[in-house]
Amino acid sequence: MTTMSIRTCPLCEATCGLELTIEDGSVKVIRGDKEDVFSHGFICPKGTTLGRLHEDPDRLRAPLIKKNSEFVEVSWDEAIAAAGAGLRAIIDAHGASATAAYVGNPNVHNLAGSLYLRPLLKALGSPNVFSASTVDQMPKHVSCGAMFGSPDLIPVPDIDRTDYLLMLGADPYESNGSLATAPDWPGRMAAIQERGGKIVTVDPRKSKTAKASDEHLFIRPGTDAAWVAALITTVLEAGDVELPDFMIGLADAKEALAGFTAESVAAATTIPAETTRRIAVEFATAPSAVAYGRMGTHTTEYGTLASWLVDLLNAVTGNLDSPGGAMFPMAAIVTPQAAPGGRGFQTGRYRSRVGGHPEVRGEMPSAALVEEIQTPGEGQVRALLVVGGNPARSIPDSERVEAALDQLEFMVAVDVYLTETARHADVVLPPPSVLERSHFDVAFTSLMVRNTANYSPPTFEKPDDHPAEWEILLALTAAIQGNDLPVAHMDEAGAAALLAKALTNPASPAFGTDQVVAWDEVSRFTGPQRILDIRLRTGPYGDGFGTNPDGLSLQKLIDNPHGIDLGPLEPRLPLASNNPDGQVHLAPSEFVADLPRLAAILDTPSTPFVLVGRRQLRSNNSWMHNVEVLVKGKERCTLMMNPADADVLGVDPGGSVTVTSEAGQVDAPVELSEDIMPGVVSLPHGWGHDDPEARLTVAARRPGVNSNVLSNRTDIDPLSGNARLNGIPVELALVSSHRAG
Ligand SMILES: Nc1nc2c(c(=O)[nH]1)N[C@H]1C(S)=C(S)[C@@H](COP(=O)(O)OP(=O)(O)OC[C@H]3O[C@@H](n4cnc5c(=O)[nH]c(N)nc54)[C@H](O)[C@@H]3O)O[C@H]1N2
Ligand SMILES: Nc1nc2c(c(=O)[nH]1)N[C@H]1C(S)=C(S)[C@@H](COP(=O)(O)OP(=O)(O)OC[C@H]3O[C@@H](n4cnc5c(=O)[nH]c(N)nc54)[C@H](O)[C@@H]3O)O[C@H]1N2
Ligand code: SF4
Ligand SMILES: [Mo]
Repeated sequence: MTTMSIRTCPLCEATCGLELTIEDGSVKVIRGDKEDVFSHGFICPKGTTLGRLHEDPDRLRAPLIKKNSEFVEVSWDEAIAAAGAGLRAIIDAHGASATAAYVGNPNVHNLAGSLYLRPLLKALGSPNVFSASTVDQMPKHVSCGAMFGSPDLIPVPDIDRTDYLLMLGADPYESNGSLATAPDWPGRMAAIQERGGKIVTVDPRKSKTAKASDEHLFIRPGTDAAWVAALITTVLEAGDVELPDFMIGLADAKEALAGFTAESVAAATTIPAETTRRIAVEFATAPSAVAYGRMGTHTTEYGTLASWLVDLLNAVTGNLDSPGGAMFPMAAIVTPQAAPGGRGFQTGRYRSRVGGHPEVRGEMPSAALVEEIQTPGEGQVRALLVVGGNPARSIPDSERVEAALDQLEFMVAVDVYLTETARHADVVLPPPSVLERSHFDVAFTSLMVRNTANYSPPTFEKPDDHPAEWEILLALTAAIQGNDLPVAHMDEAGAAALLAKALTNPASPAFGTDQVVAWDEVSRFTGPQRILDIRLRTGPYGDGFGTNPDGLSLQKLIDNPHGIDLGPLEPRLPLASNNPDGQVHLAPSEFVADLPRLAAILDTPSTPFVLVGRRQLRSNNSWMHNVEVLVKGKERCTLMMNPADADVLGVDPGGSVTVTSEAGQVDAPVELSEDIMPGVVSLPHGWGHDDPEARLTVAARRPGVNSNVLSNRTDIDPLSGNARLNGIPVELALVSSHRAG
């Protein structure tokens, strides 16, 4: 029998609609869903592999417990009880701060991680929460927190309407975009050009994205903040800027940035002053323009400054919160706001034990996980819970990360595979497959370049005896708390509290609805579905349980499997400001105070070689290398190097070099390319599948090397705790000039 299943791809931020053809219970083919209101049929090679992930024999189907150094399959009851008891024992003996959690990237791509992690982390009660955010976008949260009062109020480039796109450190041709959810970046970029607009990409590597742009500028890694500061200074020099009254601090910003001029940053960035001045003029005079910075700008020691300055450039050119500029999406599930102003954003409410790092959004820098495990004393971390994460490959200084994992007294991993990280665990709890769950992009609806809502029911029913991931997380919550509450009760209590609160929000269409009536309606669903229904119906487009009959509800999304288009982005300031004064802060004092650190790089001679990363279309962080169709073909985990540098080293194409950093050393095969600037080498991350104790049969055949052996856990952006993953000083030495054999 042949059936169709329409669902949103959960693998990356692009949220493409997919059409799966199912024959006799297995996935025959996956195509882009042409009727999807947002992606219109776009798909990438990864999206076609959901069936392979589902069928992968290495995917764990049952929980594992390590007994006498061997993993054995056990029942769910036994596994959850053992996981809870192990964590509880450490808490009882040493306090909650002797535990830690790492929550990885896939959590933002699934409903369980998005909606049920909070109670679990609360039950754990540890200040030692680490996540992928501090090897990624934490600088953006911090800069937006200070400017707009909320770390989640992130402006995205309005690429469908802009006349000028200035892209720094982003490669959406490979990554499909990040902090800017837009299926089909290539098509949307081409549309900018077709309507007469211009795209400028700034990257130490002439990436595919750069090649598709109108202009590409090489930049010395780590110097974007200084360059954008110079653009701002150039714009401000040219004349008076008029901003709305609610944007405050322009004079302070101008004064603080005065030392960053097109001339003063030229040597450090390698961008000639006349180019900087020309770009500043083009940007300021385009009918609309938007600067957009991503991984390459955020994962440096100046990530927060770069993130702030990108939005400041948008603001001073009149492009913040304006069509074609940087705009704030209005997600279907956000809490509507009645008036500007709120609690604002703070960091440093407490500090980490060893490094004294300030807390940021309740998290510590992932780069500091190792020191918390390895440094003896009161509060030393002895137990770790990892949910959907592979810190043994994804965070800095991997060799020490692995040594630290080995040192733990107890570890639990919630993962679909026995990865390089999960293999260190005492208990592994695997959720059902990607096709056995429902989906809604809780995080990415707040980052979409066009407001959209899309819900996917499960394609396949999960096996009856396999709990859903949200049930696993809630059961673990109960087990840590040592209570014997059924998961259904805990879920009900959480949903009821959410509903009660939502109904008291005067800005919600559901304001004042009788709670009993509303509860009855939403309780047609359970689990994440019920939470979604509450958030949709009480949200900005909600049906308000009848006050807005055409509005959104979960049922309405179920009835519209290709999604619902909620229109182009609209200006949201000052209403959306969550700063206590309801204003937008252009020159937060902590950022101004950090500028001397940035100014110092202007006169520092650069090191001979620096390492950057790169993403590849057929790869997904550390975990999709077990899909044969994605890894076959030529070796992709290569050290990309400019031929001029290779000449000096004496390495030919196919040769290999030893790359040494302060943290460690790897040997990597070399790929020569004029596309990378001299003095810079690039290695993709997430590889290094040579761990015999992991269970990744396909990946192990093409292991590649782990680039995070080279990133240093002490190199972090002090404002956000984000790790430096780009611009790492390295030394190179020849291993073999030619390919062996
Ligand atoms: N050097 C360097 N390092 C980097 C980066 C870089 O550019 N350069 N990028 C960084 C970035 S941006 C990120 S986001 C991180 C990502 O790094 P991590 O946070 O470690 O996330 P992933 O590698 O995407 O996946 C982690 C694990 O989640 C599991 N998983 C997949 N689906 C599910 C699921 O549905 N449920 C559960 N429970 N588990 C699942 C996978 O099997 C995998 O083991 O890496 C960072 N590390
Ligand atoms: N295929 C694929 N897609 C993915 C992922 C994946 O692993 N594979 N991961 C997903 C995740 S978790 C994320 S966070 C996103 C990230 O998505 P993007 O932000 O688009 O990330 P990258 O593709 O790593 O692009 C970063 C670019 O920055 C450049 N760069 C490095 N250092 C500097 C610098 O100092 N300055 C400037 N201007 N540029 C620099 C690099 O050469 C690279 O081209 O991608 C997501 N999508
Ligand atoms: S671009 Fe991202 S969301 Fe779209 S099909 Fe590929 S992996 Fe899935
Ligand atoms: Mo990421």
